[in-house]
Amino acid sequence: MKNSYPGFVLGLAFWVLTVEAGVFEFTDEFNIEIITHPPGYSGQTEELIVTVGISPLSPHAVAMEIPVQNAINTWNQLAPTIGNVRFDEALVPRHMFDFESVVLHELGHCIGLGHPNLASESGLGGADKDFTSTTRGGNNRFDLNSGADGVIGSGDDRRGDDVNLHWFNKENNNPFVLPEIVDRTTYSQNLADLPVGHFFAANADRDLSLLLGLPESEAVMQQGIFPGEARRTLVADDIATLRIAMSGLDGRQGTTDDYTLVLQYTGLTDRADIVVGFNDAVAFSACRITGSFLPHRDDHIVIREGQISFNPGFDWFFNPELTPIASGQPVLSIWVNNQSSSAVELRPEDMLSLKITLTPEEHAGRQADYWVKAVTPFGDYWLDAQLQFVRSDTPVLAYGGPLIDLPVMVIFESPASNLPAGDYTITFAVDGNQDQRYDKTYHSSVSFTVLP
Ligand SMILES: [Ca+2]
Ligand SMILES: [Ca+2]
Ligand SMILES: [Ca+2]
Ligand SMILES: [Ca+2]
Repeated sequence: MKNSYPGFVLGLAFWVLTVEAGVFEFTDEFNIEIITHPPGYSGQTEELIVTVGISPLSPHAVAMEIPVQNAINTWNQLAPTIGNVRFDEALVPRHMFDFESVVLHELGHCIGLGHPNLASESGLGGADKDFTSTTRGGNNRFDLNSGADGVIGSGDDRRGDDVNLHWFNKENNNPFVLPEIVDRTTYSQNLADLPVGHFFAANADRDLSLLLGLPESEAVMQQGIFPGEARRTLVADDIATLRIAMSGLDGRQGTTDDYTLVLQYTGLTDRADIVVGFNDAVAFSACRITGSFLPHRDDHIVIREGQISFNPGFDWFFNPELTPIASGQPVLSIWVNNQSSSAVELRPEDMLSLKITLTPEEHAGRQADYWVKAVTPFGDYWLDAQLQFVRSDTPVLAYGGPLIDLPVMVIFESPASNLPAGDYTITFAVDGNQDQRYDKTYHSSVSFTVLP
């Protein structure tokens, strides 16, 4: 049974209290290697359909429909993203909590995922909650040392006798990277499997993403959200945990006992495996779950039912727009100083860095034109083949060639003082063809202001 309790400051949320949650629900001192499966799992080998309904008599029942469907689609797609932490008034008003982001998190609990960080169930306060999920170990207290980099939750943390509960990527201990094979051969909880030079399992915290030079990213299952924050897409770590469960009882991907999870929206009804509603039973939000062991298995638990509750006393924002399901289209983004919001202001003493990312999806390898256009107070500039911005009133091609995976690429870095004051808009565009004409088939833009 899960309960929630109030936090100490406005803004840190997702309070879900239970036995210590690890990456999987129900893990604790005595059940470190527990794998928790979504409702209905009985060791089957194909699609596991889990229904999700909205309590028809709940406040906001109709307003919940679109964001709940978006969150369902996000879990069904299992697409890893970076830069998923966004503060943008156009997405979520500054003083409101984003219902879609929180229901995405709570759905994760209802299908078996715990917090990758120590979270509020540790009883710790402040940033200490962001250390990687562990038990207290033999000395019965958390040993919290953020190591030489000073970043909590990174691979150089020293955690004394605390016992790690977090499944990490054995090759790189990087929770923002998803390998091709995700199962118990490529992921481990055993610190002896860490890469050379690492001391502890890193978790997908936003401070770690910045340390790694990525646009601000954080696991959806990481506890804590701010007003005005949208975190509506998954990172590699969220997906990896679920895929370890989906590799089945043998813990190997690609064998006959693998299964896939399909969440299915069933509308305004209380008759579903997971039911979402507003009531006063929780301080902020929570998924109450019950679970039981698979017959004859002491290391696999199945959730029996999930009840997601939201406290109506907060200022909730309900995304009114159904997100189109990505149909294998290329996804690209551009970032200024790791932010995508339109309100970035740079003082002369600031550094300016522009980064682009590209995921070609099913279009990988197709021929394309790549463009980067900068609209500046002193005319239009284009990134050329030497990766220099050149002044031109007609498009200048940056690259013509196949669509490739660009996890993160820095295209410009300079002190802001090198740029004249004023407003700038940078657009990264990729065409569905390679004809050296500016078609802008797929594009993303970011704006910023250089202050005098
Ligand atoms: Ca550290
Ligand atoms: Ca300890
Ligand atoms: Ca398997
Ligand atoms: Ca073209």
